[in-house]
Amino acid sequence: MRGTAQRSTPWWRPALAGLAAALAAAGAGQLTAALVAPESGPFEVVGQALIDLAPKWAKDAAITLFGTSDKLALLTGIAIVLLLVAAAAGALEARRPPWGRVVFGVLAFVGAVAATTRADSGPLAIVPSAVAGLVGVFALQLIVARLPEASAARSSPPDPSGTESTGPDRRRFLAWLGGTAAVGLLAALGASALQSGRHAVDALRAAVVLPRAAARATVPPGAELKVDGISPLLTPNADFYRIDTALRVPEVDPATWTLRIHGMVDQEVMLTWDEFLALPFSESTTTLACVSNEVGGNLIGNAVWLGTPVRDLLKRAGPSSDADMVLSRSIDGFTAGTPIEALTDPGREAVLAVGMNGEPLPLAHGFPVRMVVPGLFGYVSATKWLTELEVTRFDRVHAYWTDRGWSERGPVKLSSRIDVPRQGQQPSADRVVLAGVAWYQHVGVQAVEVQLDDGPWREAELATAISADTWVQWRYEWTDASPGTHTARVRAVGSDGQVQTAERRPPAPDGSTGLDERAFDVA
Ligand SMILES: Nc1nc2c(c(=O)[nH]1)N[C@H]1C(S)=C(S)[C@@H](COP(=O)(O)O)O[C@H]1N2
Ligand SMILES: [Mo]
Repeated sequence: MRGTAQRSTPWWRPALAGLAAALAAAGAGQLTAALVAPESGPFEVVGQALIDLAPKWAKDAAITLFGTSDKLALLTGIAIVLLLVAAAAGALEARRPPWGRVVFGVLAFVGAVAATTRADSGPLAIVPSAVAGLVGVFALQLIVARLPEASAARSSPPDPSGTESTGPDRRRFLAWLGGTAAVGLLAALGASALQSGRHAVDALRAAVVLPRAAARATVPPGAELKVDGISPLLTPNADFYRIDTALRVPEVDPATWTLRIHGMVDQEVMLTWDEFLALPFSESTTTLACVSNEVGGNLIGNAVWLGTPVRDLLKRAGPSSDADMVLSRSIDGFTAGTPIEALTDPGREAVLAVGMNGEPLPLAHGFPVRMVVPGLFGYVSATKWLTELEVTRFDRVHAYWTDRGWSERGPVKLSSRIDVPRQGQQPSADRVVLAGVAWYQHVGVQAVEVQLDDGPWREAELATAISADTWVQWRYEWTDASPGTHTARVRAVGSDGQVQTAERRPPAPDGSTGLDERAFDVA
């Protein structure tokens, strides 16, 4: 009897069958995606769905634990869970067919559903998951049918010497197992070669000729302090932090890109890429910060943006006086809700940017167009891969993060950071230099103070700020340090007189507070 024969199979054989079938399925799914629907790879869509469905605490924990590697951690986690489930499905299929195959089918179904929920999914979105499911089910059936005992039970009388299978049966099983796994791996390799061989959007970005800036950004004398290890005044693009919900960076072809301004407006405005580039552009330097930044964290950067004012575009559309929010939408469905007065204020350089530090926006930073608003955290203002501005009201729609426990409004908080001495650096007593950056975008920083070993607060040297919209470097030279371990603390004073609070609060719901401190040994 089949069941009895298979119960004698060592458990790991059907588990391996499950793993091999999963490899074949995953490889087939990724390869199909690479060929017909690059945005709908089964891994990516499930990962993306998990990102969008995850409760706030899970996301906060992911960013805290893995920082900007959170996406790699997620994909690794999915792969591990998938392999465990596949092994279990293999074991199940050997004992209770067809339930192992049913598990594979359910996994594929989950992938297909996840694929259809993406804002940027095409008509073929479910095809990669469907192919993965079919291949997985088929491969599992084929390999499990070749489990040594199973075939022994079917084709010949039971081996009188015991339960061990005969050599040819085992070899045939191993051949199927290895062959299936190898085919899966090859398909996966092919898929990744195809994906990386597709440099279409890189080429499109390289071909962009940025519009001329009517006004160039400048750095005033005295804005840069010469301290080894201090954050550079302008953050190079390659070092600029990246935070977004996009597992796969959206690839937007400027030729098909449009910007639509609609909602509570007198007239809808629709612009093509060429029409957009014909608008007036200027450079402005603005420091962008993430609400998830912990005290002392690095989710902040300063760049020169080449942009066109949002207020002029809004004026063209004629926003209703009842509107109090602009919902900006990304091609991948992400949305941010920005108070309309921050966008219409002639005194605030809220822009739609095409350039970052002299280059077209890098793909990960929103190519071809993103919004940048001085003084507001990224999650309520800095929409990347921007396609739409909807003039609306806070009491009518919720933006992406507002539905996930973050505050509706997100003004940047007065804050400061110690860059130097770096962690583990050991300054010598004759020259202890402390240095870092402080920011209070759109209000400005008037002073930075340093506290050493719980002593009095002492005023640090403050560099010239580029503007109130950018961070400012500070430096303090400690001339009478004694050898041994010391602790330094920093706080900023805003141009509005506010003193940075020492009260420790976590990033949620509207940004961390507390003072950065650094322990260091003086030699
Ligand atoms: N499309 C899109 N735009 C987005 C986000 C996103 O998840 N999707 N995240 C926002 C958040 S939370 C921040 S802090 C900034 C980060 O911009 P950067 O990655 O260029 O530093 O982008 C904002 N724009
Ligand atoms: Mo953010």
